[in-house]
Amino acid sequence: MPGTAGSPTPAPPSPAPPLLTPTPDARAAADAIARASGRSVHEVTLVLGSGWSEVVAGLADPGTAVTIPVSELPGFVPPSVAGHRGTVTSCLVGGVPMLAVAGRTHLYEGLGTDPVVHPAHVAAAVGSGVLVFTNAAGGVRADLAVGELVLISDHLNLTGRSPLTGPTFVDLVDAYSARLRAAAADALEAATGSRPPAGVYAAMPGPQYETPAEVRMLRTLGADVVGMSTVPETVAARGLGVEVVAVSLVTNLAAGVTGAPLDHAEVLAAGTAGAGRLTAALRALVPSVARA
Ligand code: 8IG
Repeated sequence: MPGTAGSPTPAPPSPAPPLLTPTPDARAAADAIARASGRSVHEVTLVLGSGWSEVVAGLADPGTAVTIPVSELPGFVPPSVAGHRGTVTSCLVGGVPMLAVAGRTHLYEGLGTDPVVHPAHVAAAVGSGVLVFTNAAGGVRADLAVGELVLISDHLNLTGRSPLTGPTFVDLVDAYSARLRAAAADALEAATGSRPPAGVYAAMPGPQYETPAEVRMLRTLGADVVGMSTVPETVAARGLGVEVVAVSLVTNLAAGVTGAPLDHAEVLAAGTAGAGRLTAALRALVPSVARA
């Protein structure tokens, strides 16, 4: 019998403490968010990528959304890229308190990794156990089509950068939680009618798109989709002890897959065209990963 005299039960192994703690700016932002929203904990933080910011309006349970411009919160850099909004919204989604960050900072803005990973630090500071990243990406694997959702199963960090310094040897074996990915796949299948494929996301520094030779290289390396975000944030999130789910919307076929030139307007149009479907997808996904 556990706990009976003579057979002492060893204490259950406690998880190792996170290697990182949220920055002071992230803690200050979390305090401001709690004051503005009246919510002291947000179980899930959702970071919206290019083409995804339209979904915020339809995501919240009616009457629950409080939106704050990032200009009023420490640590955020107001977005410079079309299609990124610059707001933080506290709301309930299927009853789950969630913080949505619309407007991320990218490595190619040249501001270093701190503003890029700030949303991950804020997620930890608002008490989120799960971070959901969304992004727009180019399809590298030949069988992916524009408009498809891909659940990221792993990544290739080809940015040449890390948000970490010092002996912070963050484990990335399960960077994209297999347990949460299974829950997310079920939710997305129920919401959209098709089960999303899993894929490896290659992060490039950008801002230029790839050459056809680089896309062939990425395919050889095992990439399924390619983009310019999500990887530094995921590394930071794992260091902070927050679990990660990441979903790519394929908005273009990467250079050389079709031979057609790429442009940013095409990327935004693909996101806007699918806004209703993306909203339904996230309304299903958020509560399911919160409870998985
Ligand atoms: I949307 O084809 C989107 N983001 N690097 N390559 C890279 N980033 C992207 C692409 C792409 N499409």
